[in-house]
Amino acid sequence: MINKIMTIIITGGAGFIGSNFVFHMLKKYPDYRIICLDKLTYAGNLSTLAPVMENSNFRFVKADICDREAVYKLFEEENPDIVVNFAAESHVDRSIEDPGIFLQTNIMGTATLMNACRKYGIVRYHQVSTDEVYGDLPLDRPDLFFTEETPIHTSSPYSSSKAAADLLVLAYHRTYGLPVTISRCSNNYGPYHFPEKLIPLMIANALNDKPLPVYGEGLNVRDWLYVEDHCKAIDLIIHNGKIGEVYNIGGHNEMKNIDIVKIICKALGKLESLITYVSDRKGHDMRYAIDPTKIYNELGWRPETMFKDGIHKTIQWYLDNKEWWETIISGEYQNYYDKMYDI
Ligand code: NAD
Ligand code: TDX
Repeated sequence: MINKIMTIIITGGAGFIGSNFVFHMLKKYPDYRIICLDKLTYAGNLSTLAPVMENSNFRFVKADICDREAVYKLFEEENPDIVVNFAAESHVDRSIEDPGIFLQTNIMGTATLMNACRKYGIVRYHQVSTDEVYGDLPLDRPDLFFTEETPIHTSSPYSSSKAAADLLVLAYHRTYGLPVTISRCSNNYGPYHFPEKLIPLMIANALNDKPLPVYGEGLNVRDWLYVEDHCKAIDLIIHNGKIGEVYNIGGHNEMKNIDIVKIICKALGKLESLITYVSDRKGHDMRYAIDPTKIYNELGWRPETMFKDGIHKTIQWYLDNKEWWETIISGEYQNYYDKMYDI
């Protein structure tokens, strides 16, 4: 178990889950030094980190995880104990449009970080992965779940790039003895979720009385987890998880897309007539469902936020923080939206 004062590099900490993790760690471990390394792509937002910028135990560094020189320089300056890699291109639809940057960031970036870890020495490299590496499950087999033993079987360029990174992480452990762990989580929701993803997109569109674009028939199932619960799981893994192991994270909270959209309409007092069925995503995974038995048995983790509470907290956050997402959707993101959604 690791329990001394730590220096931790959190990559991708200006994005959705990474920023929530930065807040969680600074609050829970006020003695730790937390360094956020982020390229600030379209998905990274420095204003998200404004509440912690003045914290003397926090440092923000704008850099690309693929930039060997910048990464090595940071390791020399900070001598980190732990690296938690959230940095990634994370949107499936963008990976279908243009896979190249996904291969670069998600695979080569991971390799660059691990090469730095090998050169300078660390006690833990943690890779934040996804349940999408397991592919999908059929809708008519509710008895099936992804376990850590489920074979990798990817569908999209995004999930393939994440799976490639996972294999590389395990190879660095076996070949070089790098002390690694991997977590594979289901769909997250909560504050600071970029409005290209299902839940924040539907909240923002509903508030603006715009059509709510549901792919196909809206029957695809995702296993939703409140982002804070994901952060707590990663905290447990980096401190107490076994080196070389993979941990699945999920809350047994499967929902059909269409039901999520209807919940959002109801909570915001909007008519379901805003729902607009659009062309399906290419290669669209039907169902994700995580079996979290291992992380519960080994580390005692279980989700704390029920979906009915988490979704209302999330909707309230988007109502209270309109400036955050309105700034995003009024900028470059609008071009992406116009290109992807013909409605
Ligand atoms: P996000 O897109 O909101 O944030 C990604 C962050 O990484 C951004 O701040 C971006 O600027 C940064 N980044 C991108 N490329 C970079 C580069 N080359 N160098 C440095 N920084 C770079 O993503 P998210 O939803 O917060 O996901 C974080 C991680 O969790 C990803 O690895 C993703 O695969 C994984 N994950 C996400 C979910 C989910 O539901 N969102 C579920 C499971 C796993
Ligand atoms: O406009 C939309 N309409 C729609 O019906 C969008 C953006 C999505 N969808 C559907 C597609 C999916 O079935 O909603 C579901 C969720 O879509 P996303 O929010 O894009 O998430 P998903 O593709 O499931 O991937 C997410 O979870 C796993 C994250 O984006 C990944 O980074 C993570 O690894």
